[in-house]
Formats: sequence, C-alpha cells, structure tokens
Amino acid sequence: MFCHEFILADLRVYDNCAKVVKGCEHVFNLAADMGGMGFIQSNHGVIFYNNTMISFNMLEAARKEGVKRCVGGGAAVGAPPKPLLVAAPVSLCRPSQLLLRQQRVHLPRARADDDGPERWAEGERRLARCGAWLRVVHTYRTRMSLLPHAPRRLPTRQPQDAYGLEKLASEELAKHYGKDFGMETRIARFHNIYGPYGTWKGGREKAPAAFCRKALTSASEIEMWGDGLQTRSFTFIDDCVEGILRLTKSDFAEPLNLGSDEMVSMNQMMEIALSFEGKKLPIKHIPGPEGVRGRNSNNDLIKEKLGWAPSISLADGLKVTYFWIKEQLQKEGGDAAKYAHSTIVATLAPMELGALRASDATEFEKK
Ligand code: GDC
Repeated sequence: MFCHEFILADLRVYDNCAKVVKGCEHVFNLAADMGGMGFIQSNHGVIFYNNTMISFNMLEAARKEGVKRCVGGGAAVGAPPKPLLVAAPVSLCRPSQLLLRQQRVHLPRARADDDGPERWAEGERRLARCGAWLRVVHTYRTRMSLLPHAPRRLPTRQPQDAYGLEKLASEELAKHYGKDFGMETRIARFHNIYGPYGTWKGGREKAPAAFCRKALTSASEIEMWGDGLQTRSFTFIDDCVEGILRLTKSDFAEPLNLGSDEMVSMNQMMEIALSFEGKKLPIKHIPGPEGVRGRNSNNDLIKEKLGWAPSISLADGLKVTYFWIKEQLQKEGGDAAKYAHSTIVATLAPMELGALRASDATEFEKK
C-alpha cells in the first residue's frame, strides 16, 4: 500500500467528494474516467458526464471544506489550438503543401479544367483537420490563397473530443472558484502521462504502454494504428509528480502545460520500445483511432513560472515502463500472443451513480 488511507468511492457523487476531502488542507484531484485513443474516441458521452460530475463536485466539496489549495489536472487535449497567425493572404505554389504547426498539409491539386467547389471544399477540410483556422479564398490552377477565418467564424475554443471539452470547462470553473471564493487553485495540463502502474491492456491504455506490450508480445510483425507519422510528447510519471508538487507550491493560478517537449513520431517511439531487447520487427500500419495529427508541449511558461520543466527522456521512462509491463505479462502467464493487438473499448453508458466497476481497485487488493 502506498498511502496510509485508501478510500474507494464514486466521486461523481457529491457526498463521496465531501467525505474524501474531510480534514484536508490540500486536494489533488487527478480522478477521471480516461484512457488512450482506444477509449476516448468511442466514449464521448460517458466521459463528458462522468468527468464533469467528478471535477465539479470535487471542487465544490473542497470549497466547502475550506481546503487551502486545490490542484486539478487538465489535459493537452483540452488546450485549444492557437489560431494560426497569418497576417496576409498566403499564396501557395506547387507543391501545394503548407507546413502548419509541424504538420504537412497536402492541398488538393487542381485538375487542368477544374477550379471548382469540390477542390475548394476539400482544401478547407484538410486545413480544418489539422486545426488551422484558415479558409481558402481563391484557387487558381495549382495556386490556392488562404486567409484566416473571419473573426465571427473563428471557433473560440477547439478542444479535442468531449474529453478535452470537459477539461476546459473544469479549468474555467477552477479559475472562477479562485476569483470568486479566494480559493487557491492550480491547473496542470498533462501531456500523455505514462509509467509503471499505468493501464497497459484492455483498450484504455495509451500508446507508450500499448507499444511496450506489443513489442514484448508480437512475433513476426507489430501492429500500429495509423501511418506512424503522428507526433506526440509523453511525460514520465516521476516528472508529472514533481511538476504537480512544484506547481502546488507556486503562486501561479493559470493553466500550465505539464509535459515533456521531446516530440516523437509513433514510428520513432516503436523503435525505442523494440530497442530495449534488441528486437527488429516490421511495423504493420492498420486503421484505428488516431486523434490529433501532432501535439507537443510548449514549456516556455513552466520554465518561466516554476524555473523547471520535465526532463526525463522518453528512452529512459519507456525502458522502466517496458520492463514493468514485462513483469506483468510474466505474472499473467498464458498466451502472450493475445496481447499483440490493441482493442477498442465499446461505447459505454454511465454506470448507476454510486456504483463501481468490477475492476476498480483490484490492483490495490493484490498488494
Ligand atoms: O492513445 P494515445 O497515447 O493518445 O495515442 C497516441 C497515438 O498513438 C495515436 O495517434 C494512436 O492512434 C497511436 N497508436 C497506434 N497504435 C495502440 O495500439 C496504438 N494504442 C494506442 N493507445 N495508441 C496507438 C491522449 C489521450 C489521453 C490524454 C492525452 C493528453 O491522446 O488519449 O487521454 O488526454 O492525450 O496528452 P493521444 O496522445 O492521442
């Protein structure tokens, strides 16, 4: 047991939140119904409902209890992408590509006889998919002129998925509670946290754990959702814990990125996972939930406000995770091949309030 008191409770229920914060001076609310792409893209409704209930009730319970500092975790998926700053129309020549926030967008080429609405609309769709707030204002053969969306058309916020929208709403609530009630609230935006004791099977696991598990169990080829050129940064749990404690002690009450800025493609991360035991396997790219095309943590603010930023390399953190998952596989025994594939969690409905999932806390019972 790694804490002196463990309470298993459904935090969607206000009374349970009041019970767990009783007598606390500091509250770290890291509870959420969450997972990787295999969960969050097929479960918007349940995630939105459960997480809103948890975040809102925990904050209110902390306020009523007179808690001194309340720290909540947002997620990078809640951070709205910045509008692309384009001062003047950009004309694009051949090849019709544009480097947008480290993503290459291929704009459709004009056919000799076609400068019509289909190509126009497809251009806008591709730009929107990578989060660019640009619109096509003119096309001519291989050229395409782009303008920022007119302000009235600008989405004010563009979080990723319902999961991100809830994080954003909860951030706002924490900020209002801070201003309205004088509570000290701290908000961390986590960038894909991974490490030992994280979920590594069953569909909710994120890419670092999934890749380690597959590297350990695949025989002739290794499966990966998407083309592997998606980019991310991943934050080792030790950096996350240290960042939370530093943020708690700081005076900074606005949302802060808590993430590594070591950006890798999924192909690169798979290479790292395979390297720990000198494996060489071809990657089989298969369709699956991919999420955003690219994401990285901008650490300027955390360095300025905390004088610190996550520093554990992906190679180091992933190695610890890999060998921890290896141990779990050995404990489970049986046919390792069944772990070579990732599953997608079916769409779930919220459970009855007050109910717990059969799997909840089983890891605590084993200790
Ligand atoms: O699941 P995730 O780590 O979430 O996936 C990263 C990328 O890896 C995706 O493009 C996904 O398609 C790809 N991928 C390829 N194969 C696999 O077997 C696999 N399993 C998984 N899980 N992914 C695979 C996460 C959210 C979190 C959290 C963080 C915030 O999004 O799922 O809940 O909010 O972001 O930073 P990711 O990084 O897209």
